[in-house]
Amino acid sequence: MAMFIGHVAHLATAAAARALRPLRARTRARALSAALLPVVFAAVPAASQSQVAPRATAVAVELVRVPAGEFEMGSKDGGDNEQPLHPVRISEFSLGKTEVTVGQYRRFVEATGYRTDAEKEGNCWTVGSSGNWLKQGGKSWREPGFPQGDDHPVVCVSWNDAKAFADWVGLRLPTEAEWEYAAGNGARHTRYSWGDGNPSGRRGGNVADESAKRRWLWWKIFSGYDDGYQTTAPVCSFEPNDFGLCDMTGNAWEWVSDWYGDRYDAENTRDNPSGPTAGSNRVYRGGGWYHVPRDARVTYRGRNVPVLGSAVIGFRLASSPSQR
Ligand SMILES: [Ca+2]
Repeated sequence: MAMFIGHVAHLATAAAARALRPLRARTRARALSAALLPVVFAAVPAASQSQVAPRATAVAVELVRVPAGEFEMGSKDGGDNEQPLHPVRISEFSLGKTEVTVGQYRRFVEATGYRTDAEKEGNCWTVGSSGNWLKQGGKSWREPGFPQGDDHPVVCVSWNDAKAFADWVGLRLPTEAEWEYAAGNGARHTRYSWGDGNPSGRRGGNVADESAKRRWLWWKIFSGYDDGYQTTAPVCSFEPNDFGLCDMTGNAWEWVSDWYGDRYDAENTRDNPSGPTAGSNRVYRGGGWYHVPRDARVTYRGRNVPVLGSAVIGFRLASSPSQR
């Protein structure tokens, strides 16, 4: 397990952050010479880019090492887009132990002035009082329609917003194949991240459950399971999986880096597939606090346009060995 600490100077705009990527890359290269973690990245704007002394801020991301391995990706009895089952090899990588939290995202916004797609659009998809899903005005990661602590997963963030955060920290989103490998406990390729059976207590996750049904009577749920949360839960409220990763099933859907394709690119790319080279939708995985058994399976493939914000979609970060 490694602790990564991204330390990025205050930037006035997201555009300025993009302009500084080469500098951050050089800093990262120097950091790689250090054999010991934690690694601290420090990016500072050139004098010509800012007349104001940067205000430093920091966000810590705990990364878990996921060893290389091979697994059978997909499902032989899932949806058409989960088939065919096919072998995939994954190189060692690291994945965030938790979904990115509200507190972490706030630091990014405070440091950069970044505005999410939901804030620019003025709305986000969230659950209404009757339990149905609506595009509601004024909702965003700051106010997704229900109370959240700083230790809850940030939601109402689009794929673009997730990518912007990853770039700022100097990490990346996982690929769809990496995500499924990690969520399904590698070669075990379990149905849910907690295992193949029904959830039980903390050996489970935050899904659509009996507590949610008490509020929204018509919801389909994991019948008989009460995880205690009607909407998002603090990250790592449940036991981690074999790799030490929390909430891979449930809490929030997680954007991954791939464009969506109806058929797996991995049919032709056995090693570290990264999906189609272009598309109109991005993929998210893992189910969230709203999701029923079928949709919470590790092989279920959600997708939507990269500007979409939803109160049940967040993300986590990944890194390749060269990024640590
Ligand atoms: Ca729940």
